[in-house]
Amino acid sequence: MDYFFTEEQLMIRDLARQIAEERVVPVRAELDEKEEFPKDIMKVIAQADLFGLFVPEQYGGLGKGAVELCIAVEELSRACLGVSTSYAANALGTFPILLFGTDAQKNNYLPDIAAGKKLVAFGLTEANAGSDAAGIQTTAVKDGDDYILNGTKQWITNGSEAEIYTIIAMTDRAKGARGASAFIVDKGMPGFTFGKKEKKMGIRASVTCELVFDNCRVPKENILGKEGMGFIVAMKTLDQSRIGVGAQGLGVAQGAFEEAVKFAKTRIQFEKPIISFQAIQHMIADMAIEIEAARALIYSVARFIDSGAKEITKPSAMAKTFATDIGMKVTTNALQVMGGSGYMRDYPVEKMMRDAKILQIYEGTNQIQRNVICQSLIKEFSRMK
Ligand code: COS
Repeated sequence: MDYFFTEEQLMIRDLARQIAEERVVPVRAELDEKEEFPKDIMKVIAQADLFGLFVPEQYGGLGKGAVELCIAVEELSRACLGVSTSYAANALGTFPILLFGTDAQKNNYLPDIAAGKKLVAFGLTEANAGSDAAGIQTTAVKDGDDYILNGTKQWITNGSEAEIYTIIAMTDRAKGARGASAFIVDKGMPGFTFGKKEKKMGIRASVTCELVFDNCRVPKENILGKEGMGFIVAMKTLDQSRIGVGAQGLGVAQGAFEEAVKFAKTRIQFEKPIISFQAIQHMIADMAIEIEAARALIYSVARFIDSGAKEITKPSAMAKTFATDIGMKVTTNALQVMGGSGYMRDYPVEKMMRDAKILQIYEGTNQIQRNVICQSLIKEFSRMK
């Protein structure tokens, strides 16, 4: 299939693929084993200008959009989801600034983000606020020219490695979702420290930790949008970023599929390569169909987002759900094709399958995505009456 990428998009794909194959594949097992953040690979990605892909040119970026971001994420994910998560979480953390930042905030933060000098993290989730994003308990209380933040954010990707944090906190708890506000918090601000570093099943090259705010004073200039807009900042950010999670599902599926085909061509049983058996052929054909369908959906939704369309909530959730369910299914079936070998750490597919699971969970579980999709459908149908 040809997705009619431009010359520039093909260059981005080749560059990301080269980094994935030359820098990520050789070390992915070790990074996973040691649960080590890929600092050196992040530097290579920065040198290749890939952190600036989606940042406007006036702030030092390449001024590209969702298509280019998905291309880079797909290629990195084909090699290692831990690495691609560290990269893609940076986009998640940056979207609040891109979408709601003032000129001053953009001038202050985006050039370093685009250059890859500073990583970004997004802080929404808490111990009691996962799917129920409006249930956050971290507070931000106005005090003169500052806000004082108190609370703990949980499971934050790039936590402790990032220099810049976009944080959702309650400025008026009584108002529920409408009482949340979004802030930019810099690493090193007094009262901001890091808590527990998580030990995970997969994506172990990506760091996940708590952010602890203990009377952390944040200047009022660091609020994103207006007071009370925090929930909308979070939702619109997730609308933009979920397509990237879909691209991760697509990439890991492609990576696992290639391993399974390679294996099936050389593994001899009953005196024949197992790819000559119809049971295996049908599994491989199904994987190929599923990957192509996921790719078609990802890039058509990415183009829709880049067209400037306003209503992206539903397509973005659809692409995330479909492609990450495919990511889980294909990695599971690729491992099945490889049998006992697939289950061993000698091959990368057991890691791919462990890694893929998170995609159905983070940035909104696939059950929440289905709620979001159906809520949009209900609205569309009521408009049709
Ligand atoms: N864009 C703009 N506005 C949105 C929106 C979106 N995508 N989604 C919701 N809103 C608005 C609603 O229109 C509503 O506005 P009003 O108060 O003016 O009516 C407000 O936000 C509250 O929306 P809603 O009532 O739907 O909120 P709920 O508390 O029911 O929660 C879900 C909605 C479940 C969809 C939300 O909490 C969610 O996305 N949860 C998953 C969070 C997540 O992805 N967590 C992962 C961690 S971040 S890596």
